[in-house]
Amino acid sequence: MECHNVNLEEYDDEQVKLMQEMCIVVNEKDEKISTDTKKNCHLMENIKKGLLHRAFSVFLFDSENKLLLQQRASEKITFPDYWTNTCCSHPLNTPLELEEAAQIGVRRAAQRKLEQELGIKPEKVPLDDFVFLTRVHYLAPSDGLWGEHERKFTLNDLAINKNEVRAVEFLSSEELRQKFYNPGLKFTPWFKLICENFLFKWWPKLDDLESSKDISTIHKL
Ligand code: DMA
Ligand code: MN
Repeated sequence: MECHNVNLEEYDDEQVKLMQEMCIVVNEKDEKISTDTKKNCHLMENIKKGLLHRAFSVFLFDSENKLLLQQRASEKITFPDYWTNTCCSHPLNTPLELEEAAQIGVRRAAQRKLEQELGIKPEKVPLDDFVFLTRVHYLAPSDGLWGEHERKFTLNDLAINKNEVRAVEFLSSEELRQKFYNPGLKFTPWFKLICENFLFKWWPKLDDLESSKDISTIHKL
């Protein structure tokens, strides 16, 4: 994302098409101000001028509280082959995904992308089961971020879309800490930021996330 230019010709056709999706452009308070393509929202020249869009990050855990990580596909235009949390994307500029009450729009987007990237059936991830934890604003390479948690998944629930995801892994917090030390691996900047600031604090309290919820604050990282 940092360095990709306007010319998308050399990228994967399927991923290039997805660059036409319409994202929700927001202000610093996460209020909608307009809409723009995923492509324009991710161009550094626009981000530097302050173009900010709404995005989300999902963290799914299995019954042993291991986090489902994904390695992004080599075809991804942004952060190919990087390791990251279960699923990330953007709610789109549609009536259903714009709905803000109880963060229903972003929950719907999460459900849509969990199926598209990992083959997780929507009935396995009911909208009410997502625990909405907090909001994060970070500048470049991608912006406005919403964090969510879900749990009790196994490899059997997955059908990986190879155009989105190269590999998956379930890791305990200790195993993830070890993985970060591996110099041969790359991690997305938002995943590293969320781990450092939130995830390792949330993890021991997965059975009672109420006290970890912080819906109104927008944390600037
Ligand atoms: C972008 O995720 C979202 C965040 C929180 C950085 P992504 O690049 O995986 O989006 P998509 O799957 O729509 O390409
Ligand atoms: Mn994604």
